[in-house]
Amino acid sequence: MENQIYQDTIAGEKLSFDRFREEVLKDYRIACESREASLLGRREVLTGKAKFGIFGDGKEIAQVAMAKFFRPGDFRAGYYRDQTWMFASGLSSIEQFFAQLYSNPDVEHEPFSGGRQMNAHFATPFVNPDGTWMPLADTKNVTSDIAPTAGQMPRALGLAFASSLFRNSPALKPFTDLSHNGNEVCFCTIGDAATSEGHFWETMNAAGVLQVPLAVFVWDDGYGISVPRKYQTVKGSISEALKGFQQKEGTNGIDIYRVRAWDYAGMCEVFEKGIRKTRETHIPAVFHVEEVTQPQGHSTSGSHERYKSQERLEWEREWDCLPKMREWLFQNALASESELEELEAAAKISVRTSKDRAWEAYCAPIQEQLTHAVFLLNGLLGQGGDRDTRVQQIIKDLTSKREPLRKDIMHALSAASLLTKEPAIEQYYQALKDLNRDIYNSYLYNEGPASALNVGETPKEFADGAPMVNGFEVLNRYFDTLFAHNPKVMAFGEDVGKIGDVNQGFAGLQEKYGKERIFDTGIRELTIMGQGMGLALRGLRPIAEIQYLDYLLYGLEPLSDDVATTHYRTMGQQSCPLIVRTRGHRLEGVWHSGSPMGMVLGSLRGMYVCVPRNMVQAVGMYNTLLKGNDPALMVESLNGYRLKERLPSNLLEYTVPLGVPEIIREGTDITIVSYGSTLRILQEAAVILEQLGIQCEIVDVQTLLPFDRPQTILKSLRKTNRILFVDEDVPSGAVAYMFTEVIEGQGAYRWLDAAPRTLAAKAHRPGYGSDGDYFSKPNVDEVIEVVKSMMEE
Ligand SMILES: Cc1ncc(C[n+]2csc(CCOP(=O)(O)OP(=O)(O)O)c2C)c(N)n1
Ligand SMILES: [Mg+2]
Repeated sequence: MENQIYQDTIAGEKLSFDRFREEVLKDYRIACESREASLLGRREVLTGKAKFGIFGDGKEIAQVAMAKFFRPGDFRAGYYRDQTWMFASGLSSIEQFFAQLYSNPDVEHEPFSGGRQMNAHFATPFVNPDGTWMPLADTKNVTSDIAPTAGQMPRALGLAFASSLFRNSPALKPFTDLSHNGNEVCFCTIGDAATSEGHFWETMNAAGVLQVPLAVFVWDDGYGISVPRKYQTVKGSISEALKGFQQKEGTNGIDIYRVRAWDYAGMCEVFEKGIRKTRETHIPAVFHVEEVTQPQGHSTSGSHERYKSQERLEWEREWDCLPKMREWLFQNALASESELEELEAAAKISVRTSKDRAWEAYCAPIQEQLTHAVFLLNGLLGQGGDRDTRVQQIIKDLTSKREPLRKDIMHALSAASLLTKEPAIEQYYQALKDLNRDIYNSYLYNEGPASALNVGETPKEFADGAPMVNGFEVLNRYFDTLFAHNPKVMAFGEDVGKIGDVNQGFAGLQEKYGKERIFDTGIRELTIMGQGMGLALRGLRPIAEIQYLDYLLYGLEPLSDDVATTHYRTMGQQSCPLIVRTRGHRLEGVWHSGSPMGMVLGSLRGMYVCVPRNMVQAVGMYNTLLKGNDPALMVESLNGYRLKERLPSNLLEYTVPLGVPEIIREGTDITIVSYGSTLRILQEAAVILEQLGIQCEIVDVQTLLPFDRPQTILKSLRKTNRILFVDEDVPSGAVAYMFTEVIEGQGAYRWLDAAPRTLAAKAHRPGYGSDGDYFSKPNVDEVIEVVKSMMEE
């Protein structure tokens, strides 16, 4: 009997050793394939088949090690060095990697961005075509990468923060398809140099305060392109610099680990322990991965010989993680020399085959278009003379291109169409234009069932004797009802929790619904946006506050680079339905009365922008937004919270459709277009103008993005034949946007009897006090003056 157990144990050990060996060799094979992909990838760029390449060479061993602990349910917010991790996690094939390098716009081949992003910018799908969330608790999830350095940090915080809410919020317990009790870790990677960004520090501080399962891996290769560590990081070491953040007995904080990028066994051990602890305790961790090399330099633009010393280059060769792992395998008798050679040779062949397949798939549709275009162009020949010569030249230009692009075909067809005016050419040109528009210009917003633009108007209802209440009370009662009915909604920001925001929209609601639903944050707009982003990507409905519109600038980068581009850059496979709530327009002084709507319009395409004139309208817009999957900015009027409004009885039901203006005063002489607080100035002016015999029609656009979908303004203008655009942004800010939308977009110039005008604030920030306001922003007297002069024109 004893003997039998002994035999079994031997067999078991043998089995587990074999399995271990198999696993380790698989890691080595993936690392070899990844290196080969980097080497070939660079070559593809240098020979002109791809435009630009950035690769993960030097990080292979660290990434096969970390991938072991990246589990279904976990999230990745990384950067462009993570190809090996993606290969090892089964989230990218080598062929898909090359498809992205070639910018194949077909998601069947390039599933991360459909050719929209440069290489090594990965993503996995989060949302079904009908807009419902996939069961992210059961899949390894990759949030779409962005190129701005450290831009992944705020999002990473939010993704990890979501786990903390899923674990601690009773309201979220039923959503087991989105989280298994918050047991997920958000894995985040960042380069050593990018830790110089404020994003890194703000995120680490917030993570340490919030205690969220965030695991940050710093790939420390000593450089940020050419700038060495000594110019980047205090004390030349990010783990040294972070020491004050270290979690200790009785404090919050983070755990800090140091590992070496060539030490496979060492990293496996530390990552295993570290990730397990983060998963269980939600204490964030930083893994400082040192002694990282970059064998091919930063990217295909430039060479590292220009800035690395001979000693450094020599050191990098010596400490290259791949030969180091090979050495380790050999020393530990895990593989023979010939086995390793065989494995390495096979890796080279398989990568080459995948690359070739990706290239063929990339070329096939272009080749098809090219063949058809050349066929049509050849059909133009035979008339002799100059025309034939020129058509022949067009054909020659097109067919002599070594790597023809879609634009080359378009250019040839356009030239031939101009020359010959042949319908067949024009038709094919138009057909390709439509096709390419679908490929390159789609998915900025949800277009299907999850589009908020499908939400029509449900009118407000008022009970008999409906009370007149302050604007903030309308919001407060609405949010109360909303929180009672929608467990996925949470609201947070500076002073949002305990006091219920500076204007009391959430007053009393934390006590009622708990600290996981309505809560305070530190003063850190960037990572408040990150928290919102992470929650939204994970299927929740966050309302994240920026206390005043003027401070949106601090949180604008993640909104512009990340939130607003999410749907576009993933070909609709990820949605980020974050609602950013803020308050602005006129009140007091340089930083409390801004209305930088031009800045917003220029930077937030991909988000909706709501500018309600009062809080009753705002509620209807919140209801509409919550029915769709797109992100939005809601700018409430700062001076509207204490104005009396009639309280609707169907707070949770009525909707204000997006992009549908409302005529708030009818008139026949002039159309005045505006939004938000300025409308009250216009209404005051209109009363005086009426006494002068001028009838103003005032249009509240309600939302700037989208803008006047039913062309209400044009209809008004056809009646009045005069138009004035007013707001309190700088000159040529949002007024210029509205002007273009109406005059050019709606063809309104045809109905004008007088020159169209704009009236905005002064170019400088507004002065303090009521006089500062009067002389900085459009005022009643000025409106009257401008309207009178337009009428006299
Ligand atoms: C905000 C921003 N600034 C500058 C750049 C250009 N840039 C791209 S990568 C890079 C260096 C990053 O170095 P590091 O973080 O150490 O990562 P590594 O490439 O060394 O892995 C710079 C300056 C950028 N992408 N984003
Ligand atoms: Mg670096």
